[in-house]
Amino acid sequence: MSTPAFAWSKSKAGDSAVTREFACDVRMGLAKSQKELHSKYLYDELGSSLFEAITHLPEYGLTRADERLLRRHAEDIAALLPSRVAVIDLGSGVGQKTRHILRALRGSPPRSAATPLRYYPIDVSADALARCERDLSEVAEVHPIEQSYLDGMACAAAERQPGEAFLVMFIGSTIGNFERKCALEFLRDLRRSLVPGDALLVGADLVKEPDRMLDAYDDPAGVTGAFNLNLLGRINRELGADFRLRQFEHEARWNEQQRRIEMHLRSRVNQTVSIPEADLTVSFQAGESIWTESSHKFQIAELDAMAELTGFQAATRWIDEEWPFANSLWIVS
Ligand code: AVI
Repeated sequence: MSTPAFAWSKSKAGDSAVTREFACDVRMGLAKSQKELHSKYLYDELGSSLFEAITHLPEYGLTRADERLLRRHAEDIAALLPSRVAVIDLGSGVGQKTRHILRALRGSPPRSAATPLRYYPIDVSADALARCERDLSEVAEVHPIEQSYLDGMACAAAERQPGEAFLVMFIGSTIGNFERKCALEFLRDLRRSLVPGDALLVGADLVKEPDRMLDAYDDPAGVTGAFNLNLLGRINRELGADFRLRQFEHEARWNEQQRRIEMHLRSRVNQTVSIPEADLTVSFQAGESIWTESSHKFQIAELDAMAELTGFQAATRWIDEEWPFANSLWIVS
């Protein structure tokens, strides 16, 4: 499973600068007329475990579709890449899905000890990187980088060997959690670390029937609801707040115009919450919501246009039929 690069990190929890930044973001987000909290804060230790559970839900087909595509088409992907290639995995988590690609690359042509396949998993979770290194060192030479996406990318780029091309993996539809404009900015920034001949493999969840998408983000077992509500629990634990979680309910909305699922936490009653570490007392009207995440869904033509707008050339794509999801290979021209 690929975890977002902002997933929980032991070394960072309890760090006072990190807590101050969290408090500041909470204060700013809850002061807006549409109250909001950044989705990166969903992933503390408990949130990361709940997200892992989401990936196993029958209603949430996204992760399985991504995994199926990578497993089935790993050889096809490898065949389209230069023979000397290093793999960079943005938000690798434990690197489980990338294993298929590494295996295929290792075999074509067979690597000798003199030219090992180099793999740079980038993640902010030290625990995930340690597992990744342990599990994948039999298939590649693993160089873990505990950083955010772009800082990690810069570190990997500094290690590029002469004549080596990069395959950058940005799978799991993490791109969907960016606002569309920010996604383009991010891809342009990423492109600046790359050179012609490099490739980017982007995973993106496609638009499908609204009811199917809504079920995926509001599952009957309530796991996604727990994932969302845990954000208030995290504010209680880390910022000393007194949110009563039962006074809020999880809500998933399909925004047709923006083509995205929005997660909200809706106040069931009129209430006031105090958040001492953020120096804040905040009131909620019954029915008022906090917007906690957007998961944008894409059309194929839009993905091709995004490639062109950000300095890539869309080469090939593979689409899962069971759960419409695309893995696209973009080449740096
Ligand atoms: C990490 N990301 C791609 C997930 C998504 O589908 O947007 C996060 C998630 N939120 C609720 N369920 C899953």
